[in-house]
This record gives sequence, structure tokens and C-alpha cells, in this order.
Amino acid sequence: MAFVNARQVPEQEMTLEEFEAWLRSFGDDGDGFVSLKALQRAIRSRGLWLVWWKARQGMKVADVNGDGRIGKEEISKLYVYAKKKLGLKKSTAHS
Ligand SMILES: [Ca+2]
Repeated sequence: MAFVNARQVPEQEMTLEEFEAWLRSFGDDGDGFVSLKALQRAIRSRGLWLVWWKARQGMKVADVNGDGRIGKEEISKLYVYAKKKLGLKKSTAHS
């Protein structure tokens, strides 16, 4: 049986730092906040369904001070949410 090529690369998750950098690559508004729009783009890039809803959820979970965007100190909360709900594998599932 040819399982030769089934090299199991250990599934690596993004670190918080990587997550933050990844998130910011979808646009931040210049003052270090991540907007709902950027979050939506990020989620969409993972090929997930219910982008709008998931972005809302993430925002709800992470936006502690309720200003409608993710500040630097809130990113770790979003990270926890994203890990659970979005999956943060480094290699995107699409191949
Ligand atoms: Ca906030």
C-alpha cells in the first residue's frame, strides 16, 4: 500500500504574533486597530462560510470596550476565538 507520500506535516497553528500580522495584512486603519471590514476580509480569505456572521461574532467576543474595532490589547481575545472557530492552520486547507 502506498502511503509513501502521506507525510504528515504536524498541523501548525499561527502564534498570536503571526495571527496579528496576518490580520493586519487585510488592512488596518493606520492607527493599529483592526476594523470589522478587515476582519471580514480575513475570514473570507480562509474560504469560510458565514463570513459576515463570524466577523460579527469575533467582534462581539473581542471588542471588550465596545468601540467597534479590535485594539491591540483585544487581539488576543480574537485570537482565542479564531483558534476555536476559524482554525488557524498555517497552511490554508485549500490545495
Ligand atoms: Ca475595541
